[in-house]
Amino acid sequence: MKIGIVCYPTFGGSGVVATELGLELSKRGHEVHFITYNQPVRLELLSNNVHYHEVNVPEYPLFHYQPYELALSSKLVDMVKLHKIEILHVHYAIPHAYAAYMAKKMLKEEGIYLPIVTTLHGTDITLVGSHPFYKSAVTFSINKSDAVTAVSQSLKDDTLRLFNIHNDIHVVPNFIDLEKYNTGFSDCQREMMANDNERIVTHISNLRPVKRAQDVISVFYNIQKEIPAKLMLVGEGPEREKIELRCQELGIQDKVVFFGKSNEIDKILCFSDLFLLPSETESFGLAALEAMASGVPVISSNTGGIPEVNAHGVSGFLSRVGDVDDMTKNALYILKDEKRLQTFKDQARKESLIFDLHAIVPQYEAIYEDTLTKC
Ligand code: GMT
Repeated sequence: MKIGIVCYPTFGGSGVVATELGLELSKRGHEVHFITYNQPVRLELLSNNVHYHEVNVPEYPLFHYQPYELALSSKLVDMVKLHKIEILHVHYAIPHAYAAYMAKKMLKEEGIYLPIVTTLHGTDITLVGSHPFYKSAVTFSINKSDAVTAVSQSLKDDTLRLFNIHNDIHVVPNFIDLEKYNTGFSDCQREMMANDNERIVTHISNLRPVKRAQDVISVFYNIQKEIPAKLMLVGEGPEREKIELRCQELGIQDKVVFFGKSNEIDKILCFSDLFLLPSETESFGLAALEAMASGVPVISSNTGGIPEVNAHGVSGFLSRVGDVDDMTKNALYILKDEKRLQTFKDQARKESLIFDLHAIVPQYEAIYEDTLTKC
């Protein structure tokens, strides 16, 4: 198949999933065209089967807001015609599903039929999409998609609760390329980060308020009072300054390493002992899955789709949102005992196998085929 993929090209989970999906589809013989405003961060290699088309939005002083959806839908029309793209898979409803619908309408005028698959990722529904300013357009574009998928049952339930949807929503969970994680690192540079007797705790996110990074600091503060430990904070976002300040106030700044945005998540996870994800809401929690695949147990909140990923008492533990004491208790339970830590590491890795890309990507292929047959 010739498949167009529209996504955000950033470090966010939706862009990562879209990129990994496109790369795997290309390995499976499909021709994949990424159409977005920057080359996706995990899209390192372009090949005969993987193409990237940049959407440009020229600045014009009259525009207070530059019309990205307009430029995107125009680019989609052009690329579909030029490369004979047969199906379009858009990740994140806003504004991608809307722009895709406009492209579909324009193409129809020329007698070209373009089926659209929309994948909902989370904040496009729970935080942004349900805002009254966007709700009508989001409802419309979900209902106008030829197929709709959500990355967890929880997100599907949220979508049906928050919007008036009459389309079916297929749950296709996020996935991971386990081969990348199984190879391991012969040079896992743990000794550069911590002493042998220290435990390494890690948090990776875009440091937005929804991630509750302040809870990460509170849990870590409690942990390091009991056992020697270091905290690895990966990612950039609006909470970073406040977090740095809080680390100083608590006097733990020497125990916290800020990595900023990193393309070397697997290298950081390879020396981590525990992953913290205390989010307010999370439709899936790809970062937790990546940790598990690296053999890192997860202490998380029990919100949204996280319980579909992190198995309580197996790959880690779940607590109520904001219950820092319970998270601390669970973290120390895992970290204090060497043998127990190893058991949780093994169990975390084993649980991640459910989300192997070889099991999940065929589900998307089946949806594409079904959609093309129906249209
Ligand atoms: O977590 C974010 O703020 C980024 C966001 C995104 O769109 O990239 O992540 C969402 O999609 C990921 C991939 O499907 C999910 O793993 C995240 O749980 C989801 N984030 C939220 O629901 C907050």
